Amino acid sequence: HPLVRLRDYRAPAWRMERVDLSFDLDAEQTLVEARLELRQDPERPDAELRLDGSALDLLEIRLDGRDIGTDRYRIEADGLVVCGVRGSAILETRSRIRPIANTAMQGLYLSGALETGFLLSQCEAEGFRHITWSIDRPDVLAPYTVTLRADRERYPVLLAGGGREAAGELDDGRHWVRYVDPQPKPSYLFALVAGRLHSIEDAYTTAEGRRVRLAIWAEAAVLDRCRHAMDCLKAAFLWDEQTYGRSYRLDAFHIVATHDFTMGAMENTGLNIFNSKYLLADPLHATDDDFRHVLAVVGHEYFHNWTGNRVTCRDWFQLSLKEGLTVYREQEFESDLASRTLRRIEDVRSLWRTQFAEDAGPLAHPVRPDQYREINNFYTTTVYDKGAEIVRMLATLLGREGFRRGMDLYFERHDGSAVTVEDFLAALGDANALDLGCWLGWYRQAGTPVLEAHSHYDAERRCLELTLRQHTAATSGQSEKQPLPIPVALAFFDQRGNRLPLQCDDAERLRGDVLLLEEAEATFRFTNLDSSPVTSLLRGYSAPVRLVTSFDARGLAILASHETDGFNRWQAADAMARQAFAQLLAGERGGQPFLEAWICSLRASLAESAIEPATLAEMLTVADLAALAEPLAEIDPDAVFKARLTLETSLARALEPELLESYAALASASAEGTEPAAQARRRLRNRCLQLLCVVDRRHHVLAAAHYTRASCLSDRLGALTCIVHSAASAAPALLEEFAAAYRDDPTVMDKWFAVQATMPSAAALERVCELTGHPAFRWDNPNKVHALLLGLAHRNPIVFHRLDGEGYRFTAAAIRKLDAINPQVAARLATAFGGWQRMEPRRRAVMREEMRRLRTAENLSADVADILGRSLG
Ligand code: B3K
Ligand code: ZN
Repeated sequence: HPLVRLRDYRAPAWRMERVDLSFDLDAEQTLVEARLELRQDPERPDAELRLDGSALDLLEIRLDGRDIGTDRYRIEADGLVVCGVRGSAILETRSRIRPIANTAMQGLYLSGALETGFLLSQCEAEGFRHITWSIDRPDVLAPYTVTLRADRERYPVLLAGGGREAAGELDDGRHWVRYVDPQPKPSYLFALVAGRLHSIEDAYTTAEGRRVRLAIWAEAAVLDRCRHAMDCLKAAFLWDEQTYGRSYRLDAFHIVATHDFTMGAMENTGLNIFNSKYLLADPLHATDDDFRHVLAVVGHEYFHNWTGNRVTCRDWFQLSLKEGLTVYREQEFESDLASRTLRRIEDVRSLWRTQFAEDAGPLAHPVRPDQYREINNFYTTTVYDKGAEIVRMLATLLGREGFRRGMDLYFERHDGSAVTVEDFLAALGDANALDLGCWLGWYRQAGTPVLEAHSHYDAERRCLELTLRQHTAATSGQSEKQPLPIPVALAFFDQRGNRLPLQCDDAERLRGDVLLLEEAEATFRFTNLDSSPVTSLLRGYSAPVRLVTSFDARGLAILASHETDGFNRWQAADAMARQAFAQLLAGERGGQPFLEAWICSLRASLAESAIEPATLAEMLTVADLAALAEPLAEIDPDAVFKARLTLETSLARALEPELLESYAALASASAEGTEPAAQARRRLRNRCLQLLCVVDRRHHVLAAAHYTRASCLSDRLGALTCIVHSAASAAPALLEEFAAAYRDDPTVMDKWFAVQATMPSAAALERVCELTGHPAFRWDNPNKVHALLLGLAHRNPIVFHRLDGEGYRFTAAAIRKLDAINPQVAARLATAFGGWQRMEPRRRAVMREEMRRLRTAENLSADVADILGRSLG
């Protein structure tokens, strides 16, 4: 694949002004007629008319109503060039595609079995070119008319984006439906669905007075599990109106659930398509986390309606313009409706373990990449999650009202157009009379900034000098780094945990409780402090930086008990655990102040009645292996595992009575509902159980009872995980029982696979290998592959990094096999090798060798080739 560069961007020479499509749908072969009204940019009269299309069987082609011969056009590997066309043209094509053969799930494909499944499409980023010839780029927007024809018996439901305009019967049992989407959209937002689906319906009347019909479609058997998603959808409609003043402006909003989807969900205008794991939820078949994920993803896709669809991206380099912004909106939505602290802790945990690792390895790229070979490989945690952090920092900087003013201006200026990150920053800046130009650095520069903080207290002057210094290490292809604007939210506490006033000499630079560091280094003076305060930095995690400071156990203990910002309270506990971990890893003996302070704080927190149970549960959750390994210069996974185990066991052993007591006190949680407070209590109770199972096999009895008495999947799965992960003797029988109970529930079986893939024992590899032959496992189903193979490669470091190299060999073989089926999923799996440079030398060599070998495989997809190429450098 050729390299595409941001600096080579040119506006399209030809645009589509109208797109009319008709489909004769059938899983084995679908006929697609496209009628495109095309117009040339008058400034570029010599530009040839080139249409994107690949793997399409062209049956007919007409230009301005007349058939044209092969002398007038030529078909290339990924396109069609029509010669000698000027000004404007109407191009009609008829082509044939084979949905059933489309295992890559880009374009039109089949979900489920040939006789019973349904047809659906996925176009982002470049799937539309697998459906028909067109100008398939996000800055070409057109209204769409879509006519779907199919056998009525086999495909009773026919859906596309936009309003249903007409429908009728055809001969031989076929029927048709026509949809019109008048709002111009890019081709990546096109979608259709056809098959035997059932719906639950509802309605929402917008603040602008429009009555919108809401429908969620799924297979009959799981229809009841769509109710929660419907509630979330209505909540999302309302939230976007209340928070951003944005209403939905079409008459219908459809969501379809499928088990066969490469990603989480897709925001096609008027017809969202969801991976069922982010849509279906009832207490018996979904965990509490699933309930929150459904809320977040339903919100996310809905919010794309304004941030992504109505205002879209000029090119794929600007992907974070819609994704970072929409993740931020989704985070705030969940924070407002569920638990703000929990969502923040989860986001930051995942940023640290995944995004920081990406930023520190060969796959590092800016939030706005400046080049790509395969755009699908750039739907990354950097583009999504670091992108969201940038928006969060801007929101912090501008304040609630300023940010809202900026967003209003952004929508007002750009509704209906395809724009850039510069346009976004300009709107936010103009609305607040600020020049936000320097913020572009965050989009352009790869790598995680290190923020060093040093403070010095002057008792005589009753003041504290805080020196902040930033630097970013070189990343591949970017050696020079500039200082970035870093908002640092902070607070001071005294030794008893009371909040102290924040008075800065440089009042200009302190807004509320936020300091803005703009240069490489600055010193701030805080006055009126009677004693040396405990400083709480980056409250709420106000910037995505790696904080380096001299931690002291006493100060952290004060914050872990008294910080009023729930996130920083957790962060203090986490920092103590990490310090203790570092000492264990280094084999330091004797006086372990961090370990002791950590245990002490958690004991006190367990006894505290006011603490939010979800925050406490997170404080009791030791960072996972990947998160603990991430900051290390050289990683030995076995040593990391050992030190973590010692850390967790010490905690559990020391707090055993308190954990037992809390566990018992929360007994009623299992049967409580799914509202956030009940979820939080269950979370805490399951956390207590997990720690108890680590400390003593006696407590496996508790876990067994927990399993039997569970009245929801959260508890059942929590108990199963405890038992399987602590290798209790009951594990095999329980796994069988679970599989028998949920055999027909693909989303629950995914969890069953994942529990086994993440068993903390080298032998998990043999088990995973065996499970690839289990009747419920399917190589062509992304969810199964995620649960089992990505589960092992990305979430089970001691197995993936087995010293005998078997983890790597197994994964490499799986990548080869998957690549022939679904290159995008194979490429995701291949990123597991991305961290090779930071491993200890022996593993590093084996990983490199394995990647090199894989790279020579025949017919390697562009997706996997790109990941391997960049990883190897
Ligand atoms: N926009 C889609 C992701 C498409 C991924 C294409 N490889 C889902 C989302 O972020 O909302
Ligand atoms: Zn998105």
